[in-house]
Amino acid sequence: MADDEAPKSGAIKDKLIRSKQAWAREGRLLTGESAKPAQRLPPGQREVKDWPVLDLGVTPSVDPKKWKLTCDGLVQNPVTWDWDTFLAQPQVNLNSDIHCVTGWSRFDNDWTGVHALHLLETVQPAPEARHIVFHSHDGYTTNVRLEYFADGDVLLAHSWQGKPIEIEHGGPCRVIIPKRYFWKSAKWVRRIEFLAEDRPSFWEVRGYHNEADPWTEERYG
Ligand SMILES: Nc1nc2c(c(=O)[nH]1)N[C@H]1C(S)=C(S)[C@@H](COP(=O)(O)O)O[C@H]1N2
Ligand SMILES: [Mo]
Repeated sequence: MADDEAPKSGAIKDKLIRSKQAWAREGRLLTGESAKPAQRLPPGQREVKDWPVLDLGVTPSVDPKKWKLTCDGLVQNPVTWDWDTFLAQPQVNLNSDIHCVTGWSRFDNDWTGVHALHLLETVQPAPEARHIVFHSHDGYTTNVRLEYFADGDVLLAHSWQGKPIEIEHGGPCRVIIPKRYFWKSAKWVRRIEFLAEDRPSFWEVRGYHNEADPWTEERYG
């Protein structure tokens, strides 16, 4: 499959990518503190009430009628869900906070979608599967440990505050991994690939930390 098959508008923001790489080199926002998740606002973060849009400047238009999500790699039951099949899975409502590495946090987001644990139960990762790479329609990729995806607060979300997630925020379907910086939460996800070996992805090979825990400020690395 082509890595990138949905129609898009906009050009990749090379300047934005270069300036975020420079942030990583300079260690911008690092406070040297660390805090336990019991402290709601991680070190170096400020709370915002709006919801900023951050992406590579490319907004793919993903028509739910043509939408497909493939989960493959080291799994016993690879699946490809179309939109109706995705919505026919058990649905969960989960509330969580967003922490973006650029310094903003947004509390109390209500997400609806399919629990990561349900997806894992369906695909049955092989015993040697330890890592995941998410592939998105804008060509973006990001990697996490399988155990981070298997956390009870992780979901594939289609709705936010009871309404379909807007296209600029990754609709019709995006990943939400609340305990990692938000770059680990892929917008416009189209493929979830299970791997034995880790594969650092878009920001992870551009100076950003592989693990991305906001409470220990794993911003850059
Ligand atoms: N497909 C895709 N997912 C992505 C990104 C992206 O550029 N493309 N940017 C990441 C980054 S850096 C952040 S902070 C969040 C931003 O999500 P938002 O625009 O809904 O706030 O999406 C993450 N997921
Ligand atoms: Mo980000």
